[in-house]
Amino acid sequence: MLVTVRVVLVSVGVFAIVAFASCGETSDADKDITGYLIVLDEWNIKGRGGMPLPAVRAGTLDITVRNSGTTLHELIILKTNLEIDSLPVDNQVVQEKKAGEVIGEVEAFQAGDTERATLRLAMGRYALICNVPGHYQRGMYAELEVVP
Ligand SMILES: [Cu+2]
Repeated sequence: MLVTVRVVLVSVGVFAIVAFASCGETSDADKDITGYLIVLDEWNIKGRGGMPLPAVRAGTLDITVRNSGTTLHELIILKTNLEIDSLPVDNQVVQEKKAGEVIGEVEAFQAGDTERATLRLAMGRYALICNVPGHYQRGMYAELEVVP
């Protein structure tokens, strides 16, 4: 099921073509996915084939987010200068405004579903987190590096 998600646009000067490397194994379920794949499960955020998320170029990035787990997950894209594994948490939830700037979000969606979103990414470092209560602390975070 595809739904439109709210994406906060960050203005960038250059709209570069996004290039990404894929060097992991591709499962049968992944092979029909085009674009930049982000896989959520218990309790990880990974790229194609279970690999770490590849760096991307600044500009527009179309992401496909798959929930390969067995429960609800979501994806928050945060621009942050903090360490990805020590973002401020209160009551089992990352304090997004304290942690940085939310530049995109795919709201919680069902296991087995796939969602899409378009991000505009300036150069820098981003934290991708699942902010369903308790999930960040179980390890649902990953770093995304955006290069010129
Ligand atoms: Cu989650």
